[in-house]
Amino acid sequence: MKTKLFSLKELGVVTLIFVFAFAVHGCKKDSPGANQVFMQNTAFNPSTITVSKNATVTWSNKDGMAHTVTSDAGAFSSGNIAAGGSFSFQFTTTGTYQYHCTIHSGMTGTVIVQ
Ligand SMILES: [Cu+2]
Repeated sequence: MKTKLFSLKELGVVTLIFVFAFAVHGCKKDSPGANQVFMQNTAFNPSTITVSKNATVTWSNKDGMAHTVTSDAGAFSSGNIAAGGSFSFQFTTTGTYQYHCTIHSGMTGTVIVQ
């Protein structure tokens, strides 16, 4: 009797399962929670966040490179946040806070505190 490890049909089914599992995994992307901003693909996500007075906002670096969270007006400055690192700041005064990454000129964001 000739034995094969997999029939062509079985191999096809196994391949389909792998392709499906990979597709599902790809769709299950990590997304920022409340009062959280991701640094992802050299951008702040979301680029504008609205929070309540006294809220603490946490920026999480999801990229493989360092970023900074630097207030345009000097209200806060994270310094370099390494890949996988994070920075938190509590906003005790209402207002609109523009910020940027000092390393990547195109990276800008806004925190609205109300
Ligand atoms: Cu950056």
